[in-house]
Amino acid sequence: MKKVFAVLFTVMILFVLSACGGNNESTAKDEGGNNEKSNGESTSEEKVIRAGIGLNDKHPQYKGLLKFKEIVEEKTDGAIKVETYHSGQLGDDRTMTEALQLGSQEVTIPSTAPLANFADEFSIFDFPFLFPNEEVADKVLDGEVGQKILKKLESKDLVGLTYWENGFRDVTNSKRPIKTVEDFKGLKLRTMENDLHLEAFRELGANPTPMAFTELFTAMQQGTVDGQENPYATIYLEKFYEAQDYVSNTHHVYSPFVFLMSKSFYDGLSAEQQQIVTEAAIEAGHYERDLNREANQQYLSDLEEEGMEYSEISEEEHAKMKELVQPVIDKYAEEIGKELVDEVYQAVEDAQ
Ligand code: TK8
Repeated sequence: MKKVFAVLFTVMILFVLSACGGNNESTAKDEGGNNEKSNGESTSEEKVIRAGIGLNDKHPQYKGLLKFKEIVEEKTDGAIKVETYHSGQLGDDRTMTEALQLGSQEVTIPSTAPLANFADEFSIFDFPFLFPNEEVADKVLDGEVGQKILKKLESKDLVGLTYWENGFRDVTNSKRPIKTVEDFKGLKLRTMENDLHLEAFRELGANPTPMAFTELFTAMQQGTVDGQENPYATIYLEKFYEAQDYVSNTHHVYSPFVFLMSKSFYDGLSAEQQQIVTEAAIEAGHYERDLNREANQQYLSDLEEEGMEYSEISEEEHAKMKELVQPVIDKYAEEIGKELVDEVYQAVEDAQ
């Protein structure tokens, strides 16, 4: 009798083990490393990031985006795919930022100026002559107050992961060399869609008009505007020299880019994936800043090679520019909140 029980018990154990074994097969990995369901379908929830920017594929911003793609796809083992779009293929800065809020796009990297229409604190970084150089800008943006201002985006269905670099902005035009403040008088200058920029150029005597970046080149070609202002890298790589004759080192604003992600998409990521995309944006941002700085001085001589006439703005004329735009800074400091503005200026002082 005991023998019968022993055999039955053994058979029962073997049966249970083979049943469990059958379950393991149903969780075999497919070639992509994704768990297979019992019906053989992949259970992977592959996510796609549609990342769009306004500048073209020659600009360090796009090279930085490709670096972000490389890091994210490698670290998530392909679970997150990044599609990259340049030259405004998905729209201008404001349109793409709205698309992130709607969840129809996942990443864009606008300048702070248009972003200020979504969170006005970002206008602080467009205060003329705020940053004396890139090193101070890095310390402030990557430091406590810069990160605090990024947090303001969360209530706007956006996540600001980090800052990249657009750079110091310089004026170009097709009318005359700009050597003194008087030379701004009456110039039809395109500005970004940001009231502070508009009002600052009015104080300098220009006749500014706000316009999306995607419309700028045609407007210069057709003479709708006489000039614009952007870093040398953009002026050269977007071939503005084909429609502009004069460039000056006004260096009137240091423009950061903000690496934005749709909040609905970000919240749908695992904690590990959130860490991967954040660290990738930061690492790719350092790479982009380095690329942007390496070549910026080279771009100025390239512009002269292409026939643009360069004019140096003296310290004295820069001082006059600062004096003229100060009332605009004071107005926006009041509107945004003096406490936060003072914190930024203190951070600038501490960073020097
Ligand atoms: C590109 C813009 C550009 C900015 C401008 O999408 O609009 O002039 O400087 O870099 O963000």
